[in-house]
Amino acid sequence: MNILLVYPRYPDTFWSFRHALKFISKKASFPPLGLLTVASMLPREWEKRLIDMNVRPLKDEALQWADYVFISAMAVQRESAQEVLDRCKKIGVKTVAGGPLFTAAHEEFKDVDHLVLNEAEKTLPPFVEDLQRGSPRHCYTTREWPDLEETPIPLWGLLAMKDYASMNIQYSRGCPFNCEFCDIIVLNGRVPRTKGKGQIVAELASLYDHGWRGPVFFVDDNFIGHRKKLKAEIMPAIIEWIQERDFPFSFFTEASIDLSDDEELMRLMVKAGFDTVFVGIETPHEESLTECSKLQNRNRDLVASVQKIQQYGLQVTGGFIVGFDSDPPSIFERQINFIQKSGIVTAMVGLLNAPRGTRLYKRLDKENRLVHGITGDNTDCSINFVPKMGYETLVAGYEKIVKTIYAPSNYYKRIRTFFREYKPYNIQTPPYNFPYLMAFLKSIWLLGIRGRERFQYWRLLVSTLLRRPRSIPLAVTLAIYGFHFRKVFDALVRVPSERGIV
Ligand code: B12
Ligand code: SF4
Repeated sequence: MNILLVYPRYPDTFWSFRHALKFISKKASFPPLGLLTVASMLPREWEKRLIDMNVRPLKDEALQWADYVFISAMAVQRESAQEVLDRCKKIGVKTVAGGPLFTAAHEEFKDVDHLVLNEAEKTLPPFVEDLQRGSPRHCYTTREWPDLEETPIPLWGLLAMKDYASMNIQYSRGCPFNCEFCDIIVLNGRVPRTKGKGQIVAELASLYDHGWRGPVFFVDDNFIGHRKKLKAEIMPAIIEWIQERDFPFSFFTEASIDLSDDEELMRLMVKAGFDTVFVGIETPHEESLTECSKLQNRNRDLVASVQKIQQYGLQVTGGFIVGFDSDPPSIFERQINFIQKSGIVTAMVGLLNAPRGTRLYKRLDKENRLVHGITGDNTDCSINFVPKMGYETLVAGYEKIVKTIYAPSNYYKRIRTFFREYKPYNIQTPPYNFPYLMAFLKSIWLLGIRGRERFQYWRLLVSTLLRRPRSIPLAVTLAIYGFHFRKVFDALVRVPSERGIV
């Protein structure tokens, strides 16, 4: 049996890092971990190939080779996923679809031959059995949350690792919190399920043995959802493994703000090689936090919490949302001030959207405020419900935020604010290798000579060189990210009404 695994293209969004990738000559940021995991669950004797369309084009010959095309996608890849489905139909090859896009909205994909939804640990084995018997059904779903100890090591051999900026690994699924807009808890549940320390070490070893050296993203919904096990078993095991190999990887992940209350955990994380954490800050407005039940962010000085994490040696990247019913007209200014003050350099500001299945979706449905399906990209000025403050006001305010915070003067000011707090734990010798030097030279040309940020760029380089020379690679990386963010927002915010609800 020939299986072709296809990961559709995602558009040029904040998270694609497309404009930054060209500096390091990489084609995509992250590999499709879901598909690689699914590949590992298929019978060993089946032939498997992977095409990540973010890395290389999908040719008709590849489709013709396959008996089945397996497609995985997030909502943001909908258009490309539909194109792949149409091509498969034309060529006459059967399709199997799974992953968040199809799990959340399978009734919108009539042309898929087999929908294998939810987590594949539960739904793939019955599909494979039926297929081997010659009578596969159209749709496989489950209400059960699988034990992650059932999850196999992803089939890294299918991937050309050199095309990617980072590799992925997953320790847990699910999050104990209950934010109103969040579909993670719909997809993965509220009881964090975790892998064992043997599994994590085996996964790290597998990445290492396949030749990977560099950043590794722990793609957990909330890495600190199950802290006891993390601190007692997982972190010590990672620390031992990584120290023995002299830090071949650096790690980053996603966690809730209460990480800042746990000094022991922050110490363990930096000791293990974590250097960045994405935190859902959402909003500095207390009533909006209450509205969306983001209780862990309430009643605390959020700037102080962010700074504490930075002081422990973790760069904080953050998610912010505007469009809550409780947002006052001053929210845009307050978001700008908060982001500037916190030194969160990579600040993903999005419009509130209501993914299907969430508590927010149900409430807005009752209030008759839903408009249409979501695009899956919360930074493209689209919104799938009627906002209280009015769409035009909201988008104008949103534009103001992203234009202000990504204007070179403010962006570079944030880098300086961040460096004032940041105390890296185990800063490695800068990677004076060929790709790094090329990225540095490209940044000099594109940002330091041609870019409108050239004054800020040189100011940052000189001040970093004088005050913290070992942070030069980080300073250059942040400068390159700034270039990407500006490109994305310059391109998107000019056409709000075409993509929005009006
Ligand atoms: C890593 C990640 C990213 C990465 C990289 C994506 C990549 N190449 O992997 C980055 C940072 C780029 C990213 C970006 C975004 N992401 Co994202 N991301 C994730 C995250 C945290 C982990 C994905 C992962 O690897 N999981 C581990 C694997 C093992 O799980 P999995 O992919 O779900 O696969 C399992 C099943 O779904 C199933 N399965 C998956 N595919 C298939 C295929 C077949 C054929 C079968 C049978 C089964 C199957 O089997 C697997 C094993 O159980 C998830 C959250 C999550 N917990 O999954 C969000 C998530 C996928 N992202 C999401 C979103 C919304 C986004 C953004 C739009 C965020 C934003 N607000 O801007 C952007 C858009 C991307 C873009 N470029 O424009 C949503 C998707 C919701 C949806 N309904 O589509 C999720 C679920 C998180 C959330 N709720 O917010 N993301
Ligand atoms: S903390 Fe994050 S992952 Fe957890 S429910 Fe809230 S938004 Fe979702």
